Amino acid sequence: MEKNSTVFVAGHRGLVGSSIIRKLREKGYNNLICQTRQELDLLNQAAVNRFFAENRIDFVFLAAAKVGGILANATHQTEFLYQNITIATNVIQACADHNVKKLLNLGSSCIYPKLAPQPIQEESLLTGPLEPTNEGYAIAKIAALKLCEMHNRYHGRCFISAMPTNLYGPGDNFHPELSHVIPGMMRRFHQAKTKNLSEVTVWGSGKPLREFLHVDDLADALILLMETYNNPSHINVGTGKDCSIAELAETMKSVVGFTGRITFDTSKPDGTPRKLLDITKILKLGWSPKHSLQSGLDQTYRWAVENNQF
Ligand code: GFB
Repeated sequence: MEKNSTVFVAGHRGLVGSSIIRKLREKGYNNLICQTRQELDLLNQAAVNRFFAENRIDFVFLAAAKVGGILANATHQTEFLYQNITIATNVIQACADHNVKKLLNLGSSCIYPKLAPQPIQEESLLTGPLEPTNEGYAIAKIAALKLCEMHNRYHGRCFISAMPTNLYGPGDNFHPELSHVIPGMMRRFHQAKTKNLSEVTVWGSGKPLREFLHVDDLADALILLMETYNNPSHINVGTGKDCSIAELAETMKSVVGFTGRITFDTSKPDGTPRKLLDITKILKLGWSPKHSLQSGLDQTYRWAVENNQF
């Protein structure tokens, strides 16, 4: 990827896409193309084809997706499957038809079986049943990575896929119900602090284990992969460390400065018991995460307060 290559970041307003844009600009890439949903509806195959025909695009980061936390996924499975599979097939096929030099497709650690051996190696894909709360999303992401892999293996296309673990950071969605655990919890602790409440309720049992990666660390990894990785097989991106949701709640309490009690609402789903990625392959490429969970949460909380997210 040259500094003046034409780079299209699909999903540039989302958590991942906005971080990729920041990092590309920092690194001196100066020919970035972005489209709002009004300008280009990625669900519309004809519009996507027209866009690729009219713009000579060299590199594509496919970071556009319908995303959400455990409750959003569990209650809107059909939309998660349909929208994500449609966006992916429209963009990936257009990249093939219009001779895009390289495509990096973004997946998720939820593609792996619910009870995969930990830490989860890339080879665990399709070795067992999925976690039911995010089956729709996972099936769409598996289809997308397989489409890239097949274009790569059978048609010589440089289409690659990265599977990040649970992400967080500036630009996240802080919706009370639809968000992932970090922004959802951060909002609840912040509101409890500002309203002087005596307790905060955390969803589920607190026992599930999750691995959390700061989105700017992911963006560094993605740019490195775009610059150096050509293997048809997908590659994990994580930190190699996880913590329980109860431990996350304790850390969040101190980050936000809440002094009351933590209780657990076991009527809410726990989801998969653990999903820690094996990151041996990406470490060998020379990338490693820079943010600790504590420093990443501190920075994200400051960003959320300054940007009126609560
Ligand atoms: O982040 P989260 O929604 O994603 O939930 P998943 C992680 C864990 O945190 C679950 C608990 O056990 C939740 O019950 N949790 C505690 C909370 N408090 C909260 C809260 O306030 N909000 C939320 N959202 N959770 C998603 C998948 O699963 O992971 C997606 O549904 C995607 O497909 C994403 O892959 C990365 O890790 O359970």
